[in-house]
Amino acid sequence: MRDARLTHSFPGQLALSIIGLLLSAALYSSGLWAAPSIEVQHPTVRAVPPGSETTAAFMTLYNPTQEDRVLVGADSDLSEVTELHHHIMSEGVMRMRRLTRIELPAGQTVKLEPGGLHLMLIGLKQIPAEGDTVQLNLQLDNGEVIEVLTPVKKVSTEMMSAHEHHAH
Ligand SMILES: [Cu+2]
Repeated sequence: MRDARLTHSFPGQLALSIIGLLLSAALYSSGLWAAPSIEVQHPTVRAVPPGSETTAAFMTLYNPTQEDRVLVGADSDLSEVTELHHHIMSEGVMRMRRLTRIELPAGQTVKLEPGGLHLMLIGLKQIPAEGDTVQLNLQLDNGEVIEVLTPVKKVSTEMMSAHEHHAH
């Protein structure tokens, strides 16, 4: 088990992480485990300026299997909390909304990208700078946890203002 999990400040999430790990172990030992059921492409954490308290992560998630999957949570070694977010237009203003799940239908590709779905990293333990690597752990509805070593990059800021509204 990694330190990032042990130092997680939310006991409930820690418990869920442990359950996830136990399920993973059970699946491994039962031989049911194959390759990760979701392929992660182009993962990126947005580089942010000093003093920032949040950043976002983007990626493309492809489900090559015949079974629908659901992304039900995430955590990272960079932030206290990692939430699933979406942007919605509300009364002409782009706002972020927290999601409890992101559907990953069989055979389909789901994009997490600026202005749309994203992972929100809240309570940064350090400022992610270009060239850094962040470990993201994606939790799926089948108990699987996908570890994604994610490079920090500058991301087009056209949607930055939407992030700054922070209407949760
Ligand atoms: Cu967000």
